[in-house]
Amino acid sequence: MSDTIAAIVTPAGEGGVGLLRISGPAALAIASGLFHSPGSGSPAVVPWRVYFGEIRDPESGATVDQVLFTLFKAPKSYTAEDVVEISAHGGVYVTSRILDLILQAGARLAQPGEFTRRAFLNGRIDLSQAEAVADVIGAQSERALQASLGQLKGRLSARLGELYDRLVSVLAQLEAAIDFSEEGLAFQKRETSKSITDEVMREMDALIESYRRGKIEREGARVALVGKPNVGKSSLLNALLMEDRAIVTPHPGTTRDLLEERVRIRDVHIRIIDSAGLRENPEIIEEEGIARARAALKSADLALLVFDLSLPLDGNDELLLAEAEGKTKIVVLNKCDLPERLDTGALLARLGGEEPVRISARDQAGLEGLIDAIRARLPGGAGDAEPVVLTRARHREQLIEAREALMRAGESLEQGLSEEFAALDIDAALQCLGRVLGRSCSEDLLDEIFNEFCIGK
Ligand SMILES: Nc1nc2c(ncn2[C@@H]2O[C@H](COP(=O)(O)OP(=O)(O)OP(=O)(O)O)[C@@H](O)[C@H]2O)c(=O)[nH]1
Ligand SMILES: [Mg+2]
Repeated sequence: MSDTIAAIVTPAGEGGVGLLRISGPAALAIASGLFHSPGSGSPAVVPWRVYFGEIRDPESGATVDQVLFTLFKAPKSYTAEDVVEISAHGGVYVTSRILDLILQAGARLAQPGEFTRRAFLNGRIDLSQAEAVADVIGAQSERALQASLGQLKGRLSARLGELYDRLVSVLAQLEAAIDFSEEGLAFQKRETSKSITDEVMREMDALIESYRRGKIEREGARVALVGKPNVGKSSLLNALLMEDRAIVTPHPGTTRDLLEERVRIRDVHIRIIDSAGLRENPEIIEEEGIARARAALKSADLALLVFDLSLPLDGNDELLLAEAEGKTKIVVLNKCDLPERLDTGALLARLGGEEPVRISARDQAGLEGLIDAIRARLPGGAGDAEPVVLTRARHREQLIEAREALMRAGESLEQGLSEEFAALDIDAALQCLGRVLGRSCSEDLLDEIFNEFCIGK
């Protein structure tokens, strides 16, 4: 039997309302000892109904605040236990005074995340849903919010639960084969086991890949502006930000360090990085800046390769093309307001059909088209099939581990080794899925997850 916990749920500070939550077997007894409604004193509380009344100090009888009082009866509550919520005035003193009375009456102060931990332990939600609660609270954009809400509503759980069940059925087949090994039958079962395992692995791949998308949704895609000196990278940064953030001069080599800014473009929010111009044989003072530009290009989710339309292609442009080999990129042809001297045909031939975007950073022309192109290249744009997004590194690690185990299982089935080997590996994969869903996890893991939460959640 668990004890009764309480906390102020709203953030510390002044606000219109301060919410206190009490959860556990004694929640109602504790709260109704403090609550008095006008007229009837302590009413017989009907669950899920809001009562207006006063919190009084039981010792002195003094009124502490006027509040609203609601009982959520187990199991239909946040924690699946009896929960009382008291909406008081949102003041630092008044809420802590009420909390003190609740603690004096026998409740214990809740640990960070303890309400959600109880919801998990009581089976109302699984572990990935509990984690989604923290992610919804931490969401910084509409897309991050939607990804976390999907997870909270159990989309990831349903998907993994389904993979879990399929692997359980394979395991059952293998175990049956171990117990009753009749030649022909065993062979057929191996074939089906292998094909189900392969299928599950493919679906895991899609989920693992979705992590990149999830990360971008939470943190914003990293978009790097790269190009030789003086092509207008900093001017483009300023144009996208609509402010003079980066220094722009007619001298090549103006930008020396990385400059990163967040910008929201329609429904995408990106982190855009301006960098030093890439060039062959740089002076010593430029070298470090160029090394950083290369690193930015490497770690970017998307590279904007900027060329100067008013100049012919040169060795520095070639260098850029070589550096950006294999990156997701958009070719930006800047300075389209000037007479054209760039051999775009030759450039396009090098790029194998990538459609470049013409702009003038100076005149802010063509930016809409560029924004469309950015939007289309980022994950979550057109052509994204996997509806579930992995948002946590922990989930991704477990899936990668599960996938490796399935790979080994598939190999031993193929090589005709005893079913016992494959069974062991499939069991290992199930453990990994179980750790995401919280079906098999240690206290330490739970501590780690819930300690990240705030008190009151
Ligand atoms: N005509 C014209 N000039 C531009 C345009 N964009 C940038 N410039 C000019 O080109 C020069 C270089 O611009 P920057 O934005 O500093 O170029 P950068 O690529 O950041 O240069 P580095 O930091 O030296 O690598 C400045 O004189 C800008 O005013 C454009 O679209 N049209
Ligand atoms: Mg610059």
